[in-house]
Amino acid sequence: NTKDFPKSFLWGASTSAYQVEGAWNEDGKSPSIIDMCNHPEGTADFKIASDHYHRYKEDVKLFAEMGLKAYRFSIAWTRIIPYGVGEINEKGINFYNDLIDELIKNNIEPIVTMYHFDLPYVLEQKGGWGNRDTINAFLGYAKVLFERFGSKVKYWLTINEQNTMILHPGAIGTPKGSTLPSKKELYKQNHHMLLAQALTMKLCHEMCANGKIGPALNTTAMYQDTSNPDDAIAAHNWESIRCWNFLDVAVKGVYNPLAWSYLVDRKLAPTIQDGDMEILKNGKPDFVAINYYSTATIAASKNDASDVSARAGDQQIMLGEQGVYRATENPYVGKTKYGWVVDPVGLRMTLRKVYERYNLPILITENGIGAPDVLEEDDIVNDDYRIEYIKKHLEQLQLAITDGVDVMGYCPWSAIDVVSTHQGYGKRYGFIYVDRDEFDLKDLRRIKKKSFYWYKNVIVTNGSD
Ligand code: BGP
Repeated sequence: NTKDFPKSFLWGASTSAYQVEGAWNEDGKSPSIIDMCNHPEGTADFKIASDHYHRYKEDVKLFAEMGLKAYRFSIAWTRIIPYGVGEINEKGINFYNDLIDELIKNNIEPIVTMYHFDLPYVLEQKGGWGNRDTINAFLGYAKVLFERFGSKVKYWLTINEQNTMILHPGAIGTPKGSTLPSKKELYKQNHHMLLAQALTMKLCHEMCANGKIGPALNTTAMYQDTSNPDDAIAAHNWESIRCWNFLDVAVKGVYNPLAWSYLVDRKLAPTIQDGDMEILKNGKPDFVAINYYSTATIAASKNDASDVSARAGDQQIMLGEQGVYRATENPYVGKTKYGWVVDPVGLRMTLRKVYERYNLPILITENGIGAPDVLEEDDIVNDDYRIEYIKKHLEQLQLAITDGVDVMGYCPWSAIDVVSTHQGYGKRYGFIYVDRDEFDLKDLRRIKKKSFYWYKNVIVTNGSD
């Protein structure tokens, strides 16, 4: 028998600050690394985005109408502490205070991501995450968030998709005038982020009596291509390097042994200073958040450049790595227009693996389908593909719950249309359409898509629809 969704299930939806807010240089906000990135030609930049900064009240009203029980958004560090460290910008505090109050007034639980790709540029100029001082800067920022919002916000997410930032840095943009860091440098940054995360989780428990905090990684089960045992080893290796290497540190406080030996063999391992392992051990999450979009199917490496080129142009996060693994086509799964694998059963598989491994409640903080939605006459957006996508994922999510996995909530990407990380407004994910083109802002009007009404009904019936 299929189990019901829990009564307290957090039916939600997600956004991130830089993709939804706009107002990129207003009210004391400083530029983040995203504001200083090269922007792909022909797509919208993040300066105005969906103008949520000025329209949050209208947006929250719509979220309430949709019946959202939770809203996952991120706070921009650059609004709170524009210089990265030191002086607090009260205007930034006020904005998020008002947003949080508005959510609570509408019975929507705020779920706050503390960091979603947008490091203050001033810190980047001092070495960014490669500089150990950034750990303390982050902790200082976290302290302000807990102090100012800790009495109202229960759910906190530390760092969004750290694994994407480390394994595929180009996915969030290339800083103007500089090249992407080397792998060695990236794993050093990774270690510093992990330390910052562990210290932040500890601080949250010290400062917020009811606070619950966890990491939010892009987590994906890997399939082996064939029954060839070498494919099984490659799939296992890649899963360890891509997923467990990040989650094991967050949850268990230790580097994954297989991934660590991969790093050591390639001279990529970060220097561990005295006391570091202690810090990692002392930071404990209350839950694990995952962003789930796709699975990957993995074959043994051919040990030449074709390991990578075999998938060039496809979803960036599954490119292949020479000597490690090859990503292959899976005839049993679908694909979006952008080449992202659509695999609802993979969500069930991923949830099972994460739960079995860590035994902590799981919050799904992203899942969704990017599509070039079309606004038709009479303000209609017929996004049946989105309804079908989410419906199938919810079916599998319910099966995972039936399997025994503890899932706290589901926050698909995205509550409202936002700027895609590098594909502008041609690729939309929202339940609410924002009327603008890449360059023509029109009136930024909000229009409920077909999926809006459908998801509302899902929530009202606690998923039994
Ligand atoms: C995740 C990010 C989000 C989001 C989403 C969709 O990796 O956390 O910020 O944008 O992917 O990706 P894209 O916008 O590239 O289609």
